[in-house]
Amino acid sequence: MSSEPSLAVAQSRRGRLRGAAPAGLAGIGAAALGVGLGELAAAFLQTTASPIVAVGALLIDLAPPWAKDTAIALFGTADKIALIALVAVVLLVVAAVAGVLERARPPWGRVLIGLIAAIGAVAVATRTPFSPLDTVPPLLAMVVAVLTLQFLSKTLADAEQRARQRSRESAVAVGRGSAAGATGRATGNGSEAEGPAGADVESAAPPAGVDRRRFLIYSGASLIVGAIAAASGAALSAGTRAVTAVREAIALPAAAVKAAAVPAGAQFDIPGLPPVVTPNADFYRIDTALSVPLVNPEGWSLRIHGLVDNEVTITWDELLALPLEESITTLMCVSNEVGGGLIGNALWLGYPLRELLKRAGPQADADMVLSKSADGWTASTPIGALTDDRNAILAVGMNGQPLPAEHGFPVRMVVPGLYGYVSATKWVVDLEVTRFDRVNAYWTDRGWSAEGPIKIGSRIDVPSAGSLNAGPTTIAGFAWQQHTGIEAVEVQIDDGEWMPTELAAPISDDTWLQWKLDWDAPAGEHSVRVRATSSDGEVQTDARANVVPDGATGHHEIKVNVTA
Ligand SMILES: Nc1nc2c(c(=O)[nH]1)N[C@H]1C(S)=C(S)[C@@H](COP(=O)(O)O)O[C@H]1N2
Ligand SMILES: [Mo]
Repeated sequence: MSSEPSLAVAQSRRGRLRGAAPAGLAGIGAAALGVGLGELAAAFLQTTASPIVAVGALLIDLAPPWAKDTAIALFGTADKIALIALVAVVLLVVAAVAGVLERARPPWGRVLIGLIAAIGAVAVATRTPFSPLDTVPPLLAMVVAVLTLQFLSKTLADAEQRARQRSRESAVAVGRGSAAGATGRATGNGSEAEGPAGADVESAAPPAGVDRRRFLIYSGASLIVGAIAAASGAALSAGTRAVTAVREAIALPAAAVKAAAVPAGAQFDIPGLPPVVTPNADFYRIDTALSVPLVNPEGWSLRIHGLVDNEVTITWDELLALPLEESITTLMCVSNEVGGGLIGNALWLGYPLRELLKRAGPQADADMVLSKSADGWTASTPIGALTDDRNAILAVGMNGQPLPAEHGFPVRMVVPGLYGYVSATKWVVDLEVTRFDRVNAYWTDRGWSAEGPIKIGSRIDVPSAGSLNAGPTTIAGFAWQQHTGIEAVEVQIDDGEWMPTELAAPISDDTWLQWKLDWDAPAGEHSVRVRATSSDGEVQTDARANVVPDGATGHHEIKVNVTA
């Protein structure tokens, strides 16, 4: 009898040792899932660097020169891959340690994992260019890894507890000798804690092996899902890099028809007033794409079909070989609030859609063209806007560059006078000539109007709302009534008369224009309001309308506090 307690101690010691391996596995599984999802998120968000690469880059920055030299000597041009591999291996070891630590001294394992993820976040934050979005992947990795470690450790602890309980029961059963047989619950030996091989056939409760198996399945699944996520992330960012490289190598052909030069008087020199032609980097971006669609121009083609006499397909090379035309056109989002920034103006290079549609020969009963992007988004454009003499184009260039990826590379539509959601399809691959009564576009199914002509509008850009010193100042902004043109812009201060403003030289009827008014600002609280009148006499209404279903209306008004 005296040997029994020491046997139990020996068993629990062995159990603790064996427990280290599964606890390490829990740590590795948790880290793999966290890092994998973090890498995938980084690829999706197209942040400057994946957390792992950022840690590697930080190490390069921090490493003393001799270490860099040794690494280059050892690995040559593969030094970067070697570094990433090193980061990954160190991460796995630390993760295993965290798992063991979590089992022995919770919550220190989770704290360790959290610390490692924090290093990733810091590493990402040291990269340039850095945007706050870049911290999402490491933070996601942290949350996932910590929660997974907590879950796996709990599963493991439950399994171990069950096994200990069982071995206690069997120790008692052994102690009772033959009496155990009578209870019908004895097991052959005390080995259930040892794993699936334990002779637990006679047990009424679920065998301990089930708990352990469950733990192994969960941690294995974390590891595999994490590895798949990391691999997909790597493949996705490799795809991004490939398309970026293709884009950077493109030299667009010169325009057969150049845009008229922007008149010198189109741009007022007023601090705080944005340029009349919007640089690509400042151009607003709106789309439903979680990750920018990757479209390689070499594989790109556009198919024109539906209610047409001849189906037409055009490839990238064929499109570039056509006489391309330049045009400056303002693009605006239907979701732009009064005074908002979802509007921009660019120099586009492209081929007239009316020419392509002429080739296809639309049938008389067609009244709409449904354009579709590579990611399945659709827009419904009245066919008239694509066949009349306006500059509705299949664009390949924006401000002298190939389209930026987020603005539709390699090919998008630009149609003067229509909101983007019914006309400006980015990454366009398909035009179906059809009818409004046959098919709905993406936003039409979500409460927006089927047709979306841009409404007349105006905006105050300076002074920005807030405080101002009394005395002479300039009020300035933009106005637009695309495809018609602007006749006048007026400003009203408080309850005064509407005052005419000075208009900058218009680039064309399809672009916005700048306006300004000199004002001797008296001290006090003032409201400043603006309204535009179009070339055909339409005065911008002061009736407020929401952006849904077809664009906001109302006068833009700012409050300024003028101090003496
Ligand atoms: N493929 C695709 N094209 C799209 C969209 C989209 O979600 N997917 N959004 C449209 C909308 S609502 C607008 S306002 C314009 C914005 O173009 P930009 O992002 O180049 O400014 O793109 C249009 N083209
Ligand atoms: Mo939009």
